[in-house]
Amino acid sequence: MPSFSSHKLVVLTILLPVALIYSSNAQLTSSFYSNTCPNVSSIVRSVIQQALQSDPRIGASLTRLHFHDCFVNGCDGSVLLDQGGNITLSEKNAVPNNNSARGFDVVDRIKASVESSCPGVVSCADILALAAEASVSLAGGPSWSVLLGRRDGLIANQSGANNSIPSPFDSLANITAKFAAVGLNTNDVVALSGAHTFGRAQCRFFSSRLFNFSGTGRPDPTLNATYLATLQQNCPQNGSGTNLNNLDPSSPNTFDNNYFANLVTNRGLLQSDQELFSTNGSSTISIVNSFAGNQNAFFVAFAQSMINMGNISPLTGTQGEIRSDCKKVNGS
Ligand code: HEM
Ligand SMILES: *[C@@H]1O[C@H](CO)[C@@H](O)[C@H](O)[C@H]1NC(C)=O
Ligand SMILES: *[C@@H]1O[C@H](CO)[C@@H](O)[C@H](O)[C@H]1NC(C)=O
Ligand SMILES: *[C@@H]1O[C@H](CO)[C@@H](O)[C@H](O)[C@H]1NC(C)=O
Ligand SMILES: *[C@@H]1O[C@H](CO)[C@@H](O)[C@H](O)[C@H]1NC(C)=O
Ligand SMILES: *[C@@H]1O[C@H](CO)[C@@H](O)[C@H](O)[C@H]1NC(C)=O
Ligand SMILES: *[C@@H]1O[C@H](CO)[C@@H](O)[C@H](O)[C@H]1NC(C)=O
Ligand SMILES: *[C@@H]1O[C@H](CO)[C@@H](O)[C@H](O)[C@H]1NC(C)=O
Ligand SMILES: *[C@@H]1O[C@H](CO)[C@@H](O)[C@H](O)[C@H]1NC(C)=O
Ligand SMILES: *[C@@H]1O[C@H](CO)[C@@H](O)[C@H](O)[C@H]1NC(C)=O
Ligand SMILES: CC(=O)N[C@H]1CO[C@H](CO)[C@@H](O)[C@@H]1O
Repeated sequence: MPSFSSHKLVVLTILLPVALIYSSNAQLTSSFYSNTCPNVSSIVRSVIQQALQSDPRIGASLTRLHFHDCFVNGCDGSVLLDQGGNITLSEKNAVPNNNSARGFDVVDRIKASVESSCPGVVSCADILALAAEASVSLAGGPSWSVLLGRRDGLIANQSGANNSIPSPFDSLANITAKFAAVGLNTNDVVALSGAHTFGRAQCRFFSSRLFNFSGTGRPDPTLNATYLATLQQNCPQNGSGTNLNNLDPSSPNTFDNNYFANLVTNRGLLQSDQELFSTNGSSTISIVNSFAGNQNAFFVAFAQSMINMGNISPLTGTQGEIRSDCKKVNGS
């Protein structure tokens, strides 16, 4: 009897891990490339470090790409696919990305560098996850152990990108619903919005707040008067909607908790930013206050929420493929 059950245990301990590796809903792991591409994190980081020399915004742009990837059909590199061949309607051309998402050239440079060390091994979806972590930590933000093992999808979903990625004109309830649709909660909404501590936004995404907000003939009352004057100068009425503004005016390229200090002083740039603090009775207010007062609390929460976001419906095992060119499905 004891020998029978210990035999069963031996079979289980050998077969269970094998079954997990080949199961299609295998978990992501931080050690996924430890044998096949042990240096992948430093390769990714090194290309980004180089790109930052000529473009201090690039880390923010890459972080946003991971977000826009994960919210549409999971973190599967779908945002990177160019239109053409079987990709009839790309995500790149969807409303939230067209003339807005950027950094694709740097993703290609990272991929080329990774391929030269470890050909055919690392997915484009994992490159986005690694690039987000490297970008945040290089800007002074937290580091975390990136979970890996995603594979690249074979399709793009333009209508999914149109409808699932939150818009700066969405209400907080709508944004929270879009996060909930991919398994993320209110803590994730607030923590991940903190990514707006770096990077830029075009006037067209917030100019509706500056002069005649919701047909009132006045600016958004939740906009700090001093900040409003600056924004009105940067984004004059009938001016170019593509002028760029820092999402965090107090430290534009640094990943810190100033975004939350800004919200508390009515200096959120997007309406969707300010609503986290200015929506009466919202459970987000106390979270904003806690992150504004404690950078470490924000960093811990941000890292956890990035892991949560990175876990959205990954393709694993034999699903999808490892793309050799992030812009194209293999063989197309
Ligand atoms: C909560 C809902 C969100 C909304 C409504 C939103 C909306 C926007 C908009 C409108 C822009 C400006 C784009 C442009 O001017 O072309 C932007 C930029 C940015 N977003 Fe978000 N975002 C949200 C959440 C997130 C999340 C979850 C992340 C990442 C974790 C993120 C990271 C960024 C970054 C880093 C930038 C600057 C990009 C750059 O400079 O290229 N955002 N976002
Ligand atoms: C890992 O990659 C970095 C950046 O490309 C490089 O500096 C370093 O020498 C590499 N280390 C190994 C062991 O290949
Ligand atoms: C994307 O923007 C370009 C202008 O740069 C425009 O011509 C095109 O119609 C837009 N694509 C979509 C799908 O809206
Ligand atoms: C995405 O939205 C744009 C703008 O409304 C529209 O032109 C395009 O057809 C939409 N794409 C899909 C696949 O619905
Ligand atoms: C596209 O995304 C939507 C969610 O916005 C989803 O319901 C739909 O199944 C996706 N389509 C494909 C073909 O994956
Ligand atoms: C503000 O917008 C509303 C509705 O679009 C319009 O009726 C009103 O005349 C505008 N007010 C000013 C001062 O431009
Ligand atoms: C903006 O353009 C509209 C119509 O083209 C005009 O009526 C208005 O006076 C302009 N506003 C400014 C501040 O130039
Ligand atoms: C507006 O912003 C300034 C800093 O630019 C700050 O000192 C002031 O307290 C803010 N006002 C409000 C009402 O939050
Ligand atoms: C929130 O409540 C304050 C008073 O407590 C009020 O002045 C303000 O208009 C309210 N804001 C909204 C958006 O309802
Ligand atoms: C494109 O779609 C056709 C028809 O579904 C399929 O046979 C072909 O393999 C696809 N091409 C690629 C490169 O995936
Ligand atoms: C909570 C929520 O999702 N609210 C609204 C979001 O926006 C659509 C319209 O685009 C409304 O129908 C929802 O009720």
